[in-house]
Amino acid sequence: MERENSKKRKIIHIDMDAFYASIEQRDNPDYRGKAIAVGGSPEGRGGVVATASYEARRFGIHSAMSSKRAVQLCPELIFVRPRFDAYKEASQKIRAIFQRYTDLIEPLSLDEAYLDVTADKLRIGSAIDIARLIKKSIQDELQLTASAGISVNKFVAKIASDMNKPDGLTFIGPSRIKTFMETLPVEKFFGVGKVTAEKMHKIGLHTGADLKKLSASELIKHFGKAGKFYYKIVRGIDDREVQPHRATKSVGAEDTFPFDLSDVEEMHEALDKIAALVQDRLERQGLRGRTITLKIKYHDFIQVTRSQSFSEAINDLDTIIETARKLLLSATAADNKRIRLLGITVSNFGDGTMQQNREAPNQLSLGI
Ligand code: DCP
Ligand code: MG
Repeated sequence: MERENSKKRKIIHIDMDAFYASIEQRDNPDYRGKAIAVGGSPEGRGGVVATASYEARRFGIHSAMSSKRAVQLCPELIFVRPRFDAYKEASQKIRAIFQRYTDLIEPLSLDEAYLDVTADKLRIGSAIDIARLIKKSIQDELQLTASAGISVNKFVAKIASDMNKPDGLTFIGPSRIKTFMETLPVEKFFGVGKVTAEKMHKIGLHTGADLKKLSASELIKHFGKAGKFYYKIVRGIDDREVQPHRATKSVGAEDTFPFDLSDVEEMHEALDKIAALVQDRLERQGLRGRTITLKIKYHDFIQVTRSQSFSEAINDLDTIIETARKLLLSATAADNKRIRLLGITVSNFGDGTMQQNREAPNQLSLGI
């Protein structure tokens, strides 16, 4: 806590509203004010919704929902094919707006970034004013809306940006953090997936205040490494810095299956689809990587990863599929547990000797 007081930071988290869908509505007047979904068509097999306009969300449509289900919920829903180039271009323009205020920008995806404006370039001083100016420039120059969260650390800023979507601006200052964390449902804590949340509920943990009653060692006993993180975060302590160079460290995709897979053929089929997605993303971003990682989550939620590195950077579908299958075999040979989720990631871009290791421990320790 001392360090936090001696050097209080100003962190902004910006997240664009219904990003892909808003760009489609901006660029095509026919879509404005209508329920639209960007993603795979409901006619094709396995089409999913990447995102939906706020008009469509009123029908319960959301990201990752099958397109078939989406039309059932809203028969007049308009499906739009994604135009990644347009999203990338908007993303770059947004990034340029951020850069007017700070160089400490950590993009999390095309539509989301952390900014550290403790020492902003224009010496505006107030992070709230900076967030307002950024939102206004995004509106004026790109005709898009963003939501901003402002606080003294990443964790609170990110949750804040989601609190008043769309077009939100939410400031949670130091004096409010204590109450904020205490009333926060445990589901909102990092790495708390459904299973952990259920486990927490079973032992009577529903909010931050409940978590706070446990000692660090009790939390670690229950939740392993993540327990240590919960102990700190629930007290508003999050010293993670905004890391400007974390841009694209890996490109991946994963799929959670509606029912657990036990058949190798089925697993291969799933891997083929995921590999095609990953390859497509690599292609679009002009990236090649030297490491392929397979992630497996079993029906009992035990998760393992297996990686293979190459001397040359790759981005071709055959290599990705072949390697993923090999890694699957090496991971599952010893048992034949049913599989709930498969994911493939390609990383280690460029000469990539150091890049790869920074993100991995984070993902492990926080389970995200
Ligand atoms: N996206 C995707 N598949 C997902 C989730 C998101 O392809 N399962 C894409 C489409 C989104 C973009 O990423 O437009 C940003 O994701 P967000 O989660 O920020 O969602 P939106 O920006 O669409 O909506 P919100 O207003 O809730 O932020
Ligand atoms: Mg968004």
